[in-house]
Amino acid sequence: MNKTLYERAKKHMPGGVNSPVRSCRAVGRIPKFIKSTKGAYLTDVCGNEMIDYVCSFGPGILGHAHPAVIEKVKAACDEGLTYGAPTEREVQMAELLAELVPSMEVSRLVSSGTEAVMSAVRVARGFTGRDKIIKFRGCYHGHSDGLLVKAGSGALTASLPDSAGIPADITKNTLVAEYNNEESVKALFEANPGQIAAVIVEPVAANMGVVLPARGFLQFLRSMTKQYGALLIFDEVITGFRLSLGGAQEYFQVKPDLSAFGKIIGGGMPVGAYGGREEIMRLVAPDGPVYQAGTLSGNPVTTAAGLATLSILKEDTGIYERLEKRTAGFAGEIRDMAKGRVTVNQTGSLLSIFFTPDPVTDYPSALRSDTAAYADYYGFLLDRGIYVAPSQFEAMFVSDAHSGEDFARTLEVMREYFQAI
Ligand code: HOZ
Repeated sequence: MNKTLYERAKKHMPGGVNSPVRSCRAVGRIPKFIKSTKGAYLTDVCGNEMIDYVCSFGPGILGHAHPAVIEKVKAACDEGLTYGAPTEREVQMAELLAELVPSMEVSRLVSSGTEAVMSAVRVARGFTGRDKIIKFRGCYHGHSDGLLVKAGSGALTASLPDSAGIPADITKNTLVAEYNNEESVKALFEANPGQIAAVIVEPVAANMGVVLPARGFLQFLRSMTKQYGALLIFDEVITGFRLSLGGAQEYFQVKPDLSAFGKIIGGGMPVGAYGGREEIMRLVAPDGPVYQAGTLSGNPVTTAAGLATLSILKEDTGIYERLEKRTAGFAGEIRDMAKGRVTVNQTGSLLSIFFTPDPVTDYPSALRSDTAAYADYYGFLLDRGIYVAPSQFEAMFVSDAHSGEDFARTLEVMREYFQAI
């Protein structure tokens, strides 16, 4: 059944999928077609149940199909799917974002993380009157033209960190620095005086595998951008509401000018949001001259799912501590059993197992991971009902639905793997 679906899918869809990473090409497999999900589990079309550490690449912090979220979504569906007119839930979402993430004084909802980041960059350019931006090698900020430069995630997996089809005229304004390397940032500012609109960064890089910011690196970006009159944009599409209720900016105590969110704030529905300091965000149409729009922006079903999810995260005051503790314990067990053969990076409920004994602190060191070994490990786990990201360069996500038994079973399979190699 799975194979037949895949053959059908390939006929009319590139790679048989709607997003490249899930094609599983990087690990030499074919995708598992999923029939249903619940809590920490996925069930494929053949009826195989798997413990899921992909969590839809991030949104599933509560686990799949959380009853309270599903209930709100069903109720919202009964009221209609899209109106093209404002709703109370959009106001509640903007208020909640401003309350939980104080830098998000004014925000705009869109339909994907790609849109959110792309729009934040446009606002930064509109505000500063400058064209150039600095991004970091291996960071992924969605698939808009100007940001698919030395990009992580699927672009890296497919060995296409610079996509075809993007005019050089556009990417000439995207300058690339090295993550965790202050000198590379300084050099770009010094070489382009008065021209840098913004520095955009994933505060925890999670699209070249999980790579933590070096101590002081985010603070350094904050002070450099201030010094040169540029804006600091945090791409919190993955870290937002994942590391803490206030995102990475709360976790690391660094306040950006603009931020982009996605994934968790949609509670499993397509979403994005960008926002920041009021004086900057007032430039967005219709208040100001920076244009951005969307038919499905602020969709009533999405906001129902998002509000339900954020409310649970807000009310459950122990959730982030619990997730961090469990994930740190899990990461520690993996380190112990692998006996120096892998490097495990972890923060909050995000982790990555790199198949290299050396520390992974940036893009070059992430690339030192043995991707063939990762593919082998992926297949071993999958065949035993453990579903991890089909790429070395995607994060592993832990949800609140993962139980002690789930971790124990996963560790048992991993132990078997590390004993066998
Ligand atoms: N860029 C996404 C992960 N970082 C891809 C998600 C998907 O393929 O579903």
